[in-house]
Amino acid sequence: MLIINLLGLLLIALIVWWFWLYKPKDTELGEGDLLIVVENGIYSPSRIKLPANKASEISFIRRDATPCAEMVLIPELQISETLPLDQTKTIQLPALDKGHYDFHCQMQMYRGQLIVE
Ligand SMILES: [Cu+2]
Repeated sequence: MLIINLLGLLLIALIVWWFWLYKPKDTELGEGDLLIVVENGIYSPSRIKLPANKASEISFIRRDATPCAEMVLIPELQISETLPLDQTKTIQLPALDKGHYDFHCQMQMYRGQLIVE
């Protein structure tokens, strides 16, 4: 019984960490291609800085075969794309106003953010 309680607490702590405390570093979109790897429940990198008012593109490669990882959505931009397994998928982004734009999979397990400034 005690073990089960401890496991429960551990699970709660993990969930809290995962959703509220875990803050990945920002990655700036440089001159070269930016490739976002979709694996093990995280986009890496997951926080991507983009210049404002300039069209750009981001690429994803999905290494996670679960259906959860299959789609990437950017709701504010009405973008919804299917990511083929183990293949690079490039998404064109229009020129964007300054702000933060979330992107995530359908169930929002995978989550990331575009930081436009
Ligand atoms: Cu998902």
